[in-house]
Amino acid sequence: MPMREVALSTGDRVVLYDTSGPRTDPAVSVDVRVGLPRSRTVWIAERDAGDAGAAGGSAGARPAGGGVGVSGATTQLGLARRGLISPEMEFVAVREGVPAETVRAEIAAGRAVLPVNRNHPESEPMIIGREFLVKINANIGNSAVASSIEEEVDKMVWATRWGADTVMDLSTGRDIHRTREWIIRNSPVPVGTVPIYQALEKVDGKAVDLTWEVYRDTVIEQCEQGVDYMTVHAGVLLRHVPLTARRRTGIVSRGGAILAAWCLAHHEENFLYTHFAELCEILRAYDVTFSLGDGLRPGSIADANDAAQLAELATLGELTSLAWEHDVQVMIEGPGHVPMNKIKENVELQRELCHDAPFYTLGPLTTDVAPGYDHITSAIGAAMIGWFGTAMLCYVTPKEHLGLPDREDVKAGVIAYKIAAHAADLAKGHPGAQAWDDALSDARFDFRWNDQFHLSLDPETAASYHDETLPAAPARSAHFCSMCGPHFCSMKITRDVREYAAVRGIGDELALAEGMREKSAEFVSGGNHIYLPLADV
Ligand code: IRN
Ligand code: FE2
Repeated sequence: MPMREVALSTGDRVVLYDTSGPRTDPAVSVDVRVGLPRSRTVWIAERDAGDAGAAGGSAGARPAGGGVGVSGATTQLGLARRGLISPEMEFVAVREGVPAETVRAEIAAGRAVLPVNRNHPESEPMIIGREFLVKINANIGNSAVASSIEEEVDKMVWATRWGADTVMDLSTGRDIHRTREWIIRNSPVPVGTVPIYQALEKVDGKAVDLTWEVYRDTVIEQCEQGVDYMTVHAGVLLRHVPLTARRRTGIVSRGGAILAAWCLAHHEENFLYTHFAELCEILRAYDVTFSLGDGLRPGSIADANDAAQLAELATLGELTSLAWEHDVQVMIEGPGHVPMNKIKENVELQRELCHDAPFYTLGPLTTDVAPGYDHITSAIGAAMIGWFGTAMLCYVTPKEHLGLPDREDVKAGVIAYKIAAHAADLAKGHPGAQAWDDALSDARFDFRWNDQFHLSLDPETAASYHDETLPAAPARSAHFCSMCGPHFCSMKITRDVREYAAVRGIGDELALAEGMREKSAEFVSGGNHIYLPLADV
């Protein structure tokens, strides 16, 4: 089970959810050119053997509460609907600390997805749904003008090291196929793509030359490689395009703009919409999950929740039902740029129009005025929308709107989104979420600095900030830090007050008043110095 165990100086151990895969296990060494161990191969083979056999198939999956085994149920949705608990469902149940039956029931109802392409046996199963921990996605991928395959694989490893639950390969430049192959073979988390990007490369970047056939072949190629979920902008309909005409920022989705251009040039309905049932059959064969794209998402605060956005959302709801008829798992992509007062409405409408399929949003950015800091403008919106029930948050890096993110931008984006997701987990009262905060708070209150660093989202930064002003080793056990100095540490004073009260047998209130008087006298007699020379501490 992929868990990160933090050994504390007290002898206690805190177990944290971990997305980094076998690479961070000291006992495992991984050659990038070979890829990760294919740990799910056995489960997949067992299921295939069961499906090929007669009734009672789907071996490896156990019936839940007396359910019957049915063969031919290739997708997790199909299995769940037939009352079967797959090994993947058992895995995520342990990972999330919930009963396996909850996992099965949520998948069966379409309220959660478990994206696992049968051709990506290197991945560690995870679940996306409002009843579970809020997940985050990191976008990586080269463009025509920057970065190499090695750099992109390194970004994937780096993003999962910091906590990305899925990665999307949005490569558009040369070597798209090879880049993706390397990323998938090395990825412990589900990998998503937007197939229209590669299809566009195949027709030399001319949107009008796109055809259903080119697109279909691209989807099959990517399914074969092991892509776990795909963004499909099938809700950008011909009749929706005029709704964007008077927008402040028009169509900002890459995929949305490509399909709108195609629809207008041919004056025909979007081929993704007209061929959607065929697409369902392809995705079903590999158990690839739909991420129905928000090609008409608002790209500015002014355009939030407008007619174009909501018309597309209604179409995505219609397509959700169609995909479910084919036993294909679905999540719904959402915005974008939304002011805080319009965020809740997004979740409510999405739930209603898309029948409770999991929501997966890009931020949203809560203001347009901070290029260079859009990981922050969007983490604010992401925390709120996660709290309201969004299941996965697509990260935004500081380079959003400005350029291709590098390694440091990827880390900044992932950390910002881990904060948003965990804050949402706490607010939603996810069982177990607060144990992590409690452990860190205890370490902080007890001045166990190393424990505090080890428990933090970014231990390296926390430790280096601390050491910047108090670099000597004893400072790591000192009962203060350089923010307040030894005499003004609120936590130290609280502890002193508690001891004082205990010794004198008086209540906390009284002790506080008396203790504060003593502190004040101590401060005055010490010469009113707030900052002491390092030698004194
Ligand atoms: C997520 C929610 N809404 C959009 N996204 C992500 O944006 C999506 O998953 C993919 O990574 C990217 C697609 O961008 P375009 O093609 O819609 O701009
Ligand atoms: Fe934007």
